[in-house]
Amino acid sequence: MHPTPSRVAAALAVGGLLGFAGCGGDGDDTPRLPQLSPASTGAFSGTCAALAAKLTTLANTTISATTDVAAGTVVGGLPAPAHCLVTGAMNARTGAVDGNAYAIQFEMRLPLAWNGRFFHQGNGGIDGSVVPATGAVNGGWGLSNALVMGFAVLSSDAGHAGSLGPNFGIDPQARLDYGYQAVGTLTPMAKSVIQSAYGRGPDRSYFGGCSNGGRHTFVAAARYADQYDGFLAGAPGFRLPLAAIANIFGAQRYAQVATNPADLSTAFTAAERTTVANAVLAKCDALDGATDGLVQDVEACRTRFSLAADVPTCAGARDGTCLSAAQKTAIAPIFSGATTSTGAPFYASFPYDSGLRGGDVGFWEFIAPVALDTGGVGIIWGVPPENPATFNGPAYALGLDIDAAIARVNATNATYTESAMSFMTPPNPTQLSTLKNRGAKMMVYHGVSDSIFSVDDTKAWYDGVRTANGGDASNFARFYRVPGMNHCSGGPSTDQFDMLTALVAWVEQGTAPEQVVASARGAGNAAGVNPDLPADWSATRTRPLCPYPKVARYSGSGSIESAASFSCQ
Ligand SMILES: [Ca+2]
Repeated sequence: MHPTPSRVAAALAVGGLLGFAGCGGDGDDTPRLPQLSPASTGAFSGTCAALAAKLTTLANTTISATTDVAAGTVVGGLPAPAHCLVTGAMNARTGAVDGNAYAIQFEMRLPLAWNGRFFHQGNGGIDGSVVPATGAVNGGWGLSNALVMGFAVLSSDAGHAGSLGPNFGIDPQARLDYGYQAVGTLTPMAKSVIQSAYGRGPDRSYFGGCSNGGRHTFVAAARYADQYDGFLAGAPGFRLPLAAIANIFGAQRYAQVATNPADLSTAFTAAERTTVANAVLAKCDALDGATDGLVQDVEACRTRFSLAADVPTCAGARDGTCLSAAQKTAIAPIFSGATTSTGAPFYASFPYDSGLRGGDVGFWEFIAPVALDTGGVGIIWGVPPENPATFNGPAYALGLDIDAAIARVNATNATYTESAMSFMTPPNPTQLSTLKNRGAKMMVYHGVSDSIFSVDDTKAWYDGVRTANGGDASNFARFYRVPGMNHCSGGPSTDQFDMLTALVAWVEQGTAPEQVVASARGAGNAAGVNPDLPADWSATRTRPLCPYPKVARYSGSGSIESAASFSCQ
């Protein structure tokens, strides 16, 4: 067991009096980081109805309702504890360019039995919706969430209505709110609401989300590290404009070999993706010591597997068991990494992995580039934005000049004074000294078979964080790859895990997460069955998720279905 640090010493450290000066007394000369004190429980003060009267002085904020929610009410798929639901909006205004109504709509769910903590939920996609504030941030969602655990949880639409679609990008302030300013605006308001509700502010504050929510988490870790103690980022699309352009680059490649130009999936069918996934497993599955349908040793596989050499080239017509030479030529650059017209990489490579046959790959590869990425690149991020009245997503994607698109997400003008790469991405993302030096912690997970945001981009980020910290960042930030997992969940993977509990233990008790045990969601799983699981897996298979660069390796004995038979090496 790890000793609980003295509350006094921890409080001094929080105040910065010990700061970086405390050194380990065990012969290790690594500077010891401050240990934050644990949160303590609290109770809702007064009634939910009476809370509204206490919130009338919040700056630039209108509270629309405070509503009692009974214990057991299903919120976000799980029975919630008894709580007070606060709904409201900040900074209501009329857009100067488009005349539309804008505000940062939010809700907070405040459990009557409070664990002393605040959780700021980063939402996915292009925001625009106040997703129920449950803090459902763990992989394989469904068994628990931050609200059930007793956190006071905030969710917002990040400053625009979903009914606008990507057209909110016409409004310069809505761009900035989506990028980072809504988070900065909401944070002190939320802490004030908690103060009013419980008689004290949060002891500890956490930020988390997956996909665009992971991006919000990365941005918050860079911009608002003084406001949060723990960060949990899943599949962080922290360079979202470039990821979207790379995805459009992919669509253009698929279009070269699609047999039906109106259906890009005909370029690389489900049967063909299964053929490639099986070829990856044939070369790489056993490298971790277990032939189990999971490639844990991602780096070894990178040099071992070759699309050109290890996937049969069709001798005749395509039949799903081979790729044509033209397909290999078209598809390989998508995985080796999208490039400009001069061959310069601008986003990231994608590893070949077993989850290429997984359920959401077809959506992200063939539908999202024309249906989603276009609106982002053309209207939310480009300077100047395209005209929404005449915008045609599919035509835009397939005709896009990649070099020009990259220039546009880096551009500014008199109306749009901050570029998308500035407002969407964390400034200097590997510079996390504020977070580190105050004792805050960061955990990041990413599916190896994520086909929209690349696990390799997150790996490159983490390598940069390591370099910026003398080669080892594991005392404040850890990165976990999830083999086989698609975007945020799914794929032939163990995608059900609880990193929030692990993060709290690290932040508040100093218990570093050496591994996180993850489960498959097989038949009977309470959170819903993952349809991508292979039939020969146990329904309850478990695996350790290992902090990079460690890899889960089979011990050589024990059940291949059990995490206990594997260790992080
Ligand atoms: Ca394996």
